[in-house]
Amino acid sequence: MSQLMSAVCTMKKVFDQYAGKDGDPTTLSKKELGDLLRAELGFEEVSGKDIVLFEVNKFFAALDHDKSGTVDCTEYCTFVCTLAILMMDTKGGKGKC
Ligand SMILES: [Ca+2]
Repeated sequence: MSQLMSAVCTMKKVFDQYAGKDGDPTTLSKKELGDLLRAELGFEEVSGKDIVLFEVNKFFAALDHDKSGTVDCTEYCTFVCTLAILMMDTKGGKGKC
């Protein structure tokens, strides 16, 4: 499998891993999103402290574009691709990769 297809599969696997914990396996609840942000994006390490509920609420509100009360796969993919774009825009495209 190519690197890009592997990355796409990983992106989907991560969504499925967290979305399946708390009810509907096709969406992320606020708790599931908080767990994902902590475990997969290392928010504790970036901020030097555990991400607080207020910060999770801000992320959740920003990602839930249709205000459905959950983050669906499209909203999640938009978020992850935005992160990739931000990484390309910083440090001459080197980012953390
Ligand atoms: Ca939504």
